[in-house]
Amino acid sequence: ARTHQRNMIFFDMCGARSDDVIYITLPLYHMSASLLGIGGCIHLGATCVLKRRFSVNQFWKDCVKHNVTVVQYIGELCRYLLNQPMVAEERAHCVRLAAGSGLRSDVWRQFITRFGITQIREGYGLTEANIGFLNYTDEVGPIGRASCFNKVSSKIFCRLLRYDPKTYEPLRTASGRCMQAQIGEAGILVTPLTATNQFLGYAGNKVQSEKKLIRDVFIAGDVYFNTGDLLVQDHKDFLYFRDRIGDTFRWKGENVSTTEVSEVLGVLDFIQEANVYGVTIPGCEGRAGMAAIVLKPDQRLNGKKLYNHLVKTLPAYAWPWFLRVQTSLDVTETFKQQKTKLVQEGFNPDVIHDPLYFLDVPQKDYTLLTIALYHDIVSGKISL
Ligand SMILES: *[C@@H]1O[C@H](CO)[C@@H](O)[C@H](O)[C@H]1NC(C)=O
Ligand SMILES: *[C@@H]1O[C@H](CO)[C@@H](O)[C@H](O)[C@H]1NC(C)=O
Ligand SMILES: CC(=O)N[C@H]1CO[C@H](CO)[C@@H](O)[C@@H]1O
Repeated sequence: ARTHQRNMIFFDMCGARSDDVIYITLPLYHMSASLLGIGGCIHLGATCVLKRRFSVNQFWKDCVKHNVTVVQYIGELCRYLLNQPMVAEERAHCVRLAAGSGLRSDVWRQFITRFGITQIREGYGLTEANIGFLNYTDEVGPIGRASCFNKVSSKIFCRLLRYDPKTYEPLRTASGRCMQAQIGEAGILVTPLTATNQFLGYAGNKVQSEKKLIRDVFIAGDVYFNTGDLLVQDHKDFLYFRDRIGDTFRWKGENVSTTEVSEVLGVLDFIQEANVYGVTIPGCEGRAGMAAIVLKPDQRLNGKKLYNHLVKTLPAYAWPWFLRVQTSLDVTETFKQQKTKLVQEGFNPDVIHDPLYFLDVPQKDYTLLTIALYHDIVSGKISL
């Protein structure tokens, strides 16, 4: 019940009032929408405008139509909005406050300037892990002060752990214990599981749930929940959102930004949408790039054109080695979760039913990834 209470005061703490009209476009099974959003509206007694499905084209039109004054966001949503061509409604609305999480400083600035929103309240909340931060300042960037939100409601601590940039696993000392990230150094946000701070797990998915837990962190037998978010703490205890694990990956000793590669792919006339991530290959360090793409209606994959485009726009280490052609990406409905599932599914044509392609550099083209080809890659016969 404590979790619910804390989530329900989210909008209240952000400065929303009972006469506000709050627009919620996040799917209801998304925790932050259902608990923070709806719970927050009920708590305030505010009007809640629920959208069945986030629509980037309808967003500002809906805000104008329903006299929306507060919008709830997650980082991706803001990025989608900024990537759209200008519409008159984006400046004609009366939205004064945007509350949510996952907004990076660069997006934050553009969002305020372009859409004329005066207040952004960036919070950080993970309902399943029982933690949250919130900052009230208008300073661009910080998402909260370490443990401030926690102190108000209960004694829960969180830690930033040093991690291996290749695997995103916490680094361990010789005696097997994790280490806290230093001031200014990005760390994985984790929160301890205790009797009062329990993680209920994802319904019916034991493997997935176990992956979220880190054991023997500071002492033998302790258990922490891994939020999958990379944060930086500064010397004043402010926390900054740096990255979501999966937003970048390392290949050939370089960092690849999945957003950057997705944008490059999205420019091609036959690609409607792209979702880029890294997959592990036995015997290879880091992750090789892979892109799930959706083709535009009546368009075919043009591997040669794609190859030529990559050569012109991206360094070789960032090229996607694998393509997975899907009929829909569903990124607007499941946001972050989708990438995790794709990463786990990898590039095995025995398991994946979508057509898979492999970058054939000598041919300057993408070729169908057959089971034989897959085995040659996995066994190292073909090296990337
Ligand atoms: C929005 O505000 C205008 C002007 O105050 C009002 O006429 C209109 O009925 C309102 N629309 C809704 C959906 O409440
Ligand atoms: C890549 O990212 C890691 C972890 O964020 C960082 O330590 C490293 O300096 C980066 N390397 C490059 C080449 O940008
Ligand atoms: C709630 C909270 O910790 N708010 C802090 C946000 O950041 C400013 C500094 O920019 C602090 O003064 C607030 O106390």
